[in-house]
Amino acid sequence: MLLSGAAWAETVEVHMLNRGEAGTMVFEPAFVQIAPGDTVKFIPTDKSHNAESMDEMMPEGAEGFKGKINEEIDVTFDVEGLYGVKCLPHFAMGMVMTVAVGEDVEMPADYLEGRLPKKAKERFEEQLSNL
Ligand SMILES: [Cu+2]
Repeated sequence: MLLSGAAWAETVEVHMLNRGEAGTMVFEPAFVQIAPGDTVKFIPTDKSHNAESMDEMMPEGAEGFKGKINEEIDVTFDVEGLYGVKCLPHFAMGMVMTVAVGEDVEMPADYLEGRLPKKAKERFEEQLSNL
């Protein structure tokens, strides 16, 4: 079954890097805003990274995902809202990114209340300033 939006769906590429413009151990870009039904392609441009969703930082009803280390994965985001994505090996070093799905995305009040490494929280705050 093809959904009505499928014909317009886009794919955005995100690279996982040891060093990027914003520092070391980064997703680049670290903030993407897409429409429901769009796909993010997580590319392990450098080795030893993965991309996985964070249970406490995604909209209700959304399905989580977890890429393996060095695995390129395509994730289609159908549910509107905010998603935190982390690289597990470098989470403590702040290797996180934000995917905003939809046009008028607001940050839930408790979005950053979970246990986050300091560097990860700082980067999330910076990313969320794009909303
Ligand atoms: Cu990493």
